[in-house]
Amino acid sequence: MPGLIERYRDHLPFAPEDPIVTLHEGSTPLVPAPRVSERAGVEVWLKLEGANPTGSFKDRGMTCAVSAAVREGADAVVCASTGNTAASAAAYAARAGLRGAVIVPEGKIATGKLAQALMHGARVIALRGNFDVALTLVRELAQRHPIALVNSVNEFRIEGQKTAAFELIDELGELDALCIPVGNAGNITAYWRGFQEIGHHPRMLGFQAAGAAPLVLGAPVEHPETIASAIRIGNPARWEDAMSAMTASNGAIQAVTDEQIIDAYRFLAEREGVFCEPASAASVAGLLAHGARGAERIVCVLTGHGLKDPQTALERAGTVVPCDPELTAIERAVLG
Ligand code: AN7
Repeated sequence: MPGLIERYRDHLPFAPEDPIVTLHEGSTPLVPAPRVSERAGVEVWLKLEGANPTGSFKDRGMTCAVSAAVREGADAVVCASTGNTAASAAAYAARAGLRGAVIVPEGKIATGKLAQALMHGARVIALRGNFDVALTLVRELAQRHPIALVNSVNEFRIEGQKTAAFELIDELGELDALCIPVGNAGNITAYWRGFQEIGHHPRMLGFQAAGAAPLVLGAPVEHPETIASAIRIGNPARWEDAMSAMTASNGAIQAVTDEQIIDAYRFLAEREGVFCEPASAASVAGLLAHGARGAERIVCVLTGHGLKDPQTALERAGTVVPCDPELTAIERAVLG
């Protein structure tokens, strides 16, 4: 498959002669989830966004944001990030030959994401403050300097990410509800825009971590906390857009506890063979905790790959079995 700008150019603000920065993102697997379906009592599909080139859905928005930055003549891109935006921005900046700078909350991003941003040669800045503080600062920075801001406040990010909705309809024809984790609320905004553009209106069921659930509480959270570090966000930039997607689609935005997130995270890995990161499992956790609201065919968006966060995985999984290099010991270890 080509990249998503080529695949969906009719729906995107790029002309054939525009420069395109792509890693052939999008066209990700949509797999049935028999065990989740059984538990939820409805037909559930998983959209594996971890299969994108840098391991998260951010690549959909980044191909558009970085292509637009090149078209505008920018020589650097910058973002605030809980990790995945940083990894994606760093990769696409490298691909485009632009400088990249990413601002992340110190000590609060998953190891894999940090490794990616560093490997791609971005300047990684660890801010002594959370994501919300980082985003405020970076918006100011981008106003003062000729640097392209590639957070989801950038319209091109939303444009790119809406293509996931097109893929779902291309493949399924119809769905009743979409379950999706919500952090800065760019992705729920993008899916809703995508569905609307092609005349579909599934319920948008967004889920926030209980310790970082401003949209559920109706007020910003000053000190957001959750094991799902990707969605540790207290004041989403796309607040209004997310609320209108929820209202217009007759959906809901609800909270899931860290315990429910980890339960779904492990269930997906152990019973469906699908390893996603904790934030992604919030979509399935939400469906299991809050139900489908009458929907029968549901897609849960698994936004990022499990390998992004090996530390959480190792803390939550079983242990390895030590073994002497002898047949009887191996027998005991394997069969015992
Ligand atoms: C795996 O990387 O905000 O509601 O800075 O990495 O569109 O923010 C990541 C967000 C869900 C929430 N799942 O999406 C960032 C960042 C994963 C994520 C979300 C994120 P939005």
